[in-house]
Amino acid sequence: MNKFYITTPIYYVNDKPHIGHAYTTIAADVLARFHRLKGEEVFFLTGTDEHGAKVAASAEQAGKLPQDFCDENSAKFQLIWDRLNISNDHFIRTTSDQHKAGVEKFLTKLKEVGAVYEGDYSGLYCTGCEKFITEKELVNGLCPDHKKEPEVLKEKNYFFKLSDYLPKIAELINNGELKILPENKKNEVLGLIKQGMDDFSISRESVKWGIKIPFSENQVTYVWVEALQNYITGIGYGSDDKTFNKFWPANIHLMAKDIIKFHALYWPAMLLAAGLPLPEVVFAHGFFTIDGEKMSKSLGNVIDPDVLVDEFGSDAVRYLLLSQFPFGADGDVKAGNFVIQYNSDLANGIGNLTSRVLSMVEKYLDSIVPVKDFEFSDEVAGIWHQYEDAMKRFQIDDVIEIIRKLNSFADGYVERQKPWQLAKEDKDQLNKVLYNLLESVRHLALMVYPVMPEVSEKIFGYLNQADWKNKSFKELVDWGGLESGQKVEKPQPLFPRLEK
Ligand code: ME8
Repeated sequence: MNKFYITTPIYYVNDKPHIGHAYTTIAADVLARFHRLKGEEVFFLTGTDEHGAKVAASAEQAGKLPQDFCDENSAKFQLIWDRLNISNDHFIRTTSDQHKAGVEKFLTKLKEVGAVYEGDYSGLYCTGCEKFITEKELVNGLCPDHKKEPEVLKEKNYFFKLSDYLPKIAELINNGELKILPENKKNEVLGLIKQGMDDFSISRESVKWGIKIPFSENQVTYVWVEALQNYITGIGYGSDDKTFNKFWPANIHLMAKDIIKFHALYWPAMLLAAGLPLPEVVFAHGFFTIDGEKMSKSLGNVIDPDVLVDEFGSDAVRYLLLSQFPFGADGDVKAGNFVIQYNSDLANGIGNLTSRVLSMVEKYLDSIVPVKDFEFSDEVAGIWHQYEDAMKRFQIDDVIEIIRKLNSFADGYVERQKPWQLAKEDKDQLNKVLYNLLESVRHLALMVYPVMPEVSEKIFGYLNQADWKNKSFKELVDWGGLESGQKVEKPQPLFPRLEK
């Protein structure tokens, strides 16, 4: 059985979950669900990043002990992922013993192979980014992202010999063994290697909230170095060899472009040093703005996914977020249009088609599936081909477009065939038309499943296919899954229309 291991970034607990975090996590969930449908053994990992100066400072500001602060905020992420039907197999917390054991093992290995050396760091650090920053990167003396002056640091640190591994990484990126996607991100990463990069510090002397370096009493692990290791500790490195060996290397690390350097350069270099295989794909999707503005607390335009789920329901939020712009490109989220899009794509789209078809089958055929007909079989097989290809390319917006295509194809067929007239004039043709429509609805339920799992299950329920998950993907995708003579149900509205 093929395995598929997919990860999201682990999110900082100093922030509440917002739709940026939700965007990546929902996208990962879509891919995880699709691969499970295909019969693969999937491990989907997400979690929270809980150590470091930034989190410690936020805890202090909130008047809480760091661990209590992390427990509370990590729980908020777990709660919203539940509401959004995120099907992660594990939720890794970097304050867990599981993580700590793996980090100690990994750092000891880096030291043993001579990839780490002691030195003095003197330079700048932006706590907002949790990143060492160069003069070159500043804009008017300020960190461009946090608009704050960085700290001047002078510390004894352990460094990682990044320069030793960069030529090998360039080679692996160029020969496709390490895929950096989309293509423009690959070029960006190769550009960084070409420019030359300094070795990086893997420890902090002045920070207390972290995992102690196993070979030093007074240093904690630099938060990024420790965070990246969640991808191996979360599947058992240092605690459960069997699971680790089964799932590593990751098939895809998913994130936004803001943290590509850590994932496409630092992380592969650390893995090479430790003698571990590299992830297959590092995919950096774009960054989005909200109604044209950067999402930020100070602008007050940060959207809370909880509020969206209250208004639209979990499935619709998943759909609305992922359909805003191409996956991989930067884009703008126009939350003001969500109601319009909900009504047009979901209430009038999938919702309307499903209820229209099932109501006609009830009215004209007493809710009994007619004799099988294969008119749509080839067309739908072609649509599946495009769908699988889009999933393989991680183009989730294309997947959504393909779902819409099947939806409009079926809508157009209803309009052309006019079953309400056929009911009076041509019963044989009516049977044919309704079989093709019913099967289309079944295929739509299947295609929709990774994006909108609740609605998909409901449609399968209306079609009396509650056991659909026991079937293989091939069986499900074949035309003719609905047996003639079986009963179907009358549906409740799947997406009740919303008023603005
Ligand atoms: O960077 N558009 O955590 P973080 C799209 N802890 N995606 C967005 C977004 C936006 N406007 N805003 C946030 C960290 N994201 C580290 C990661 S991993 C080993 C450690 C998403 O809480 C996107 O996935 O700042 C981005 O990469 C991530 O949130 C950053 O989350």
